Amino acid sequence: MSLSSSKEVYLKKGVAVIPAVFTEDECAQMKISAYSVTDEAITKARYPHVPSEKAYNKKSLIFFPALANFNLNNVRTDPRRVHNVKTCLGDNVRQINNKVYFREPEDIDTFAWHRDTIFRESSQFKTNVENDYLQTIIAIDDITEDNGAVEFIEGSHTWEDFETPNNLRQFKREGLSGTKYVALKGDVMVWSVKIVHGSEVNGSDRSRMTYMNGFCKSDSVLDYPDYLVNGKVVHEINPERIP
Ligand SMILES: O=C(O)CCC(=O)C(=O)O
Repeated sequence: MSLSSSKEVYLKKGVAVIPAVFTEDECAQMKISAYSVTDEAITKARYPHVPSEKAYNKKSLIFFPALANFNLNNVRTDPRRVHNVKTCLGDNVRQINNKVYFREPEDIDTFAWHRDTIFRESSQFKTNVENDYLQTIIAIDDITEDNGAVEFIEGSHTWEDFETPNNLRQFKREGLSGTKYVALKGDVMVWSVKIVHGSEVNGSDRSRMTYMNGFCKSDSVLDYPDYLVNGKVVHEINPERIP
């Protein structure tokens, strides 16, 4: 699927998969990098918040690992990423999030139905965040229906309202059902900040690691580090710009 047809699908359904953006070898390197980044290294690189989260008994998520890892930073600023972001958001863009989700079978992690608008502080983002924000993940492992695939309710980005969950880390079906989006390692998935999605526990014996990067048009957000300025990529994340 070409990038322009992925964009059409994204606009219509609120989510799209761009196949085979990164190679299997690159994914293997990303995985090694993700496991090598320590909380101490992220903190030392001046990330201003708690550098990781645990789900139940295990580290499940790391924040801004690109601050502390050369390879993950290179992937973030890779020309294939830049092309994808530019096609969707233009020449002036900020980096809003940068995370690795481990999603190992033993971590019992889940996500309730939610919209990513719940993470976008109203003090930072203008009301047009809905059109000007792009959420992306790189599948580092194959994503299958049984290993905690994110389930999206296609078209729900056009719904008027959706209630914020009480507990984000507890999936409850609540009568809703969507499509579990599968992908091969190296595929990129993009989704709207307004699409309703969630994920059940990884019930397989395989991990389902993803590398998330979220971007917003610079004009639509107050702070956050620059990603593209006049079409040119900014290679270093400035941690002082992370609110
Ligand atoms: O990777 C997942 O399972 C869920 C991620 C997610 O829903 C999010 O970060 O908004």
